[in-house]
Amino acid sequence: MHVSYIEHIGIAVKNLQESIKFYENILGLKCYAIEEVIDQRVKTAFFMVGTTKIELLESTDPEGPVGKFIEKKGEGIHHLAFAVEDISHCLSEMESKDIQLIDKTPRKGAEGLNIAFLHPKSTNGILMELCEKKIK
Ligand code: CMX
Repeated sequence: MHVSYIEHIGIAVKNLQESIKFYENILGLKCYAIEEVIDQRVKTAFFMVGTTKIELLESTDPEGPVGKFIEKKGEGIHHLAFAVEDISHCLSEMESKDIQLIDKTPRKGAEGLNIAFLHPKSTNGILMELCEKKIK
């Protein structure tokens, strides 16, 4: 298992357009993509900060993962995503070490990446995501 770098930090927000203003007008970052991920029931906005991205997440359904998170905890850091080269290999290694997987097999996430989530109960209370990125 080898983590290459922090791919992104996911931040749950109530209103994507309002939150984008802070990142653009105050922090001086540029929103380079807005994308709806239908099966995750979120609308996302991406900013590049060095090699790491910030992903703002607005829920499109109060019963979706981000909708429930905001209802329970309010806005804030929702997940941490690590870049890995071979996600299937990482998932089988983790499963063999009794890490609780939300996704036993990778699925498509934002930006068309293969992703999988690890349950916060197995990761010191932080929802973690693996994103498959081939290092050139
Ligand atoms: N970070 C840390 N803990 C979290 C959490 C998060 N983001 N979301 C939920 N939890 C905790 C809850 O606080 C709760 O803890 P307690 O039992 O101590 O109260 C526990 O996990 C169960 O939470 P829940 O509200 O009952 O919610 P669910 O079990 O229905 O779902 C989770 C929790 C993490 C399994 C679900 O949100 C999930 O499958 N997430 C992965 C997918 C996802 O988050 N998609 C959105 C982002 C998509 C994208 O980036 O494109």
